[in-house]
Amino acid sequence: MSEETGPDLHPELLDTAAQIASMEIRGAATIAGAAAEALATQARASEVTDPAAFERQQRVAGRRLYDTRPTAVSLPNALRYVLDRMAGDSVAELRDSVVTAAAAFTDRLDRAQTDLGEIGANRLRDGDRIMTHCHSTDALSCVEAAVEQGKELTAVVKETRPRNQGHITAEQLRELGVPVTLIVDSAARRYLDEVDHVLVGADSIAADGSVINKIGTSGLAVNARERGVPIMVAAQTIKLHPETLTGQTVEIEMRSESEVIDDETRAELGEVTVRNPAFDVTPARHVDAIVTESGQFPPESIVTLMRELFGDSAARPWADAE
Ligand code: RUB
Repeated sequence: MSEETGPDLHPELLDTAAQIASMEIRGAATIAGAAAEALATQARASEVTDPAAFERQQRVAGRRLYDTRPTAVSLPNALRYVLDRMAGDSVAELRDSVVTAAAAFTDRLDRAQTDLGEIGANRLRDGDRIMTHCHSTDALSCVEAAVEQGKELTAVVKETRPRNQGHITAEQLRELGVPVTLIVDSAARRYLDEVDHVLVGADSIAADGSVINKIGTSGLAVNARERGVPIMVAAQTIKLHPETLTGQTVEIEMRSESEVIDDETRAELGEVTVRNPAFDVTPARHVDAIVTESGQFPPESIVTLMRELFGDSAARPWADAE
């Protein structure tokens, strides 16, 4: 570290940031846990001796993590949780506060997921068939709790182009003993008649109750509404987006066209524009329930819980963009 030229960031933190950007670490809850742990790693390894420089280094580390992916609010909420609790007059105290806050955050994350699983499981009956989109650990927690209650479930799993996170869901459902039918995304409407619930997770939930989740969720929800299939969103409260309380919209991440089409095919097709939005917005009116660790809510009333948890403003304790 050179305290004159700016804070050096630990290679492990940089690696975590790179893995979040490349999606080796992915899914909103997993990203949040990894970000909190990376701040703790940075704090433990810091060789800075000046308390103000230590604080600055942590805020720059926060900024590095914040800049990786824009849509899942669990990431800034994790940074807020840890950096808001950074306190002390010495480097030792500051370090301790960061490490302790990061551990408390990851504990809460695990507990919240288990608790929301118990609550979500109550919506699933013995013999029900669910349809999933993408891969959500919060959604799978509901299935796991239902299975532990002795309920037998089956699942129709959408593969979720372009990254095929449905394959991870299929594998994990099989590990829970849930029989899986894997379908291509465009077959979803055809199979909605055979399912009792659509069960998805969320990257962010806005103050008006709209749900931001993997691209394709909104189309699935519209079709499910038309077919009369209830849509359940499993999302712990770190998915609530405090900045939407003041009217901000959630940025939808656009990813590389190389995830959609390989170079050879692209050359064959000639000059085409390829767009690859990673997420979309499902309006509150297409969602039946948002299941959190604090209970289940009709989407329109989620704003009350949001105000309770965040007040009317959301601090940005990471460093400003350079
Ligand atoms: C993942 C995705 C998941 C949510 C919720 O998108 O949309 O449904 O993040 O996941 P990506 P969890 O694969 O692009 O990260 O419930 O595990 O937080």
